[in-house]
Amino acid sequence: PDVEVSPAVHRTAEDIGSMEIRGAATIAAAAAEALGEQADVSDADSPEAFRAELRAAARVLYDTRPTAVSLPNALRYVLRDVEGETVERLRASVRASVSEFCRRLDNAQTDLGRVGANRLRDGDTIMTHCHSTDVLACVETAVEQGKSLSAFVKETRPRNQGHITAEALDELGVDVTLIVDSAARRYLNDVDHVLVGADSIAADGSVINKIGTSGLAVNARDRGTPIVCAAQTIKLHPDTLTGHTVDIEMRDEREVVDRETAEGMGDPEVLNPAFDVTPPRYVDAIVTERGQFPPESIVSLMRDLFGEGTTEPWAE
Ligand code: RUB
Repeated sequence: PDVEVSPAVHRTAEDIGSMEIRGAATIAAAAAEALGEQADVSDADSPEAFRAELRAAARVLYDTRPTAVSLPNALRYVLRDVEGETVERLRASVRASVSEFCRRLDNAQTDLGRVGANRLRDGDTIMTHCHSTDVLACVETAVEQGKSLSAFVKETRPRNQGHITAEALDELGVDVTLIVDSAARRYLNDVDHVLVGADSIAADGSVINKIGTSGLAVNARDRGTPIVCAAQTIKLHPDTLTGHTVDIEMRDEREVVDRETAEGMGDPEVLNPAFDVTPPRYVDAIVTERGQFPPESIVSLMRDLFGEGTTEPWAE
């Protein structure tokens, strides 16, 4: 059936697809807010019609990017607690649910930051990949504790999210050195911790994060440099409890090379996976708002939080 999805939801979906809005936690917050906007502007004339609109809006948001599980987890959170016998009550309920979700997301990041900061000592050097607000929360807390830090920041081709990280770290007063991705191994000997975020964490403790994370982790292990993943529990992928795997997004080849230039190379196929999977044996710890976990034990936290299974309200 034709259900009206508000332009604001479509705009958010486009911004997530184009990566104007990006990073797992930021995507989650934007998706929740978009459901709130859908509720705000809805002129549904019955509770059923209102709920159908919300589901349709969730579907539009869900279809944007496949890898960060924070997106469906956010949609599920907001839709789960929506209650009311009238459209007005439902609207208020969605609003309350969105605020509660965003409040929890903020608090989780702050709490995670405190846990991660405990690992960092005054004078330490970190290495980062991509741009993770969960990683930055750890650094921010450490800096607030008076620790002085330096960072090697990988530029993170093809989208150069490292530039965002460099700016954010500089604002925190961290001494930043920007390097190309392939220089990471060369500088690992000078690094005390590799800090990465996650788009999803699988039940076996695998970390799904920006392409290049797995290679960095293998190199870090080879050099004996600890690698820590900072990931709020919204990054835990409940479907992996029942054997599903995490979809790795393939993005447009034009992020890598334009077709005209490629023609000059004999028209090769161009592959542009946005994420990869780092097996748990290469990860020293996963830092969450619930504390620090060895990757292999993350499954018990996942069962506590998602044990009853998941629903897909947007698929109804
Ligand atoms: C972003 C990325 C980040 C995680 C964690 O990829 O891989 O490391 O999303 O970010 P993209 P956060 O740029 O393709 O979205 O800690 O902010 O949730």
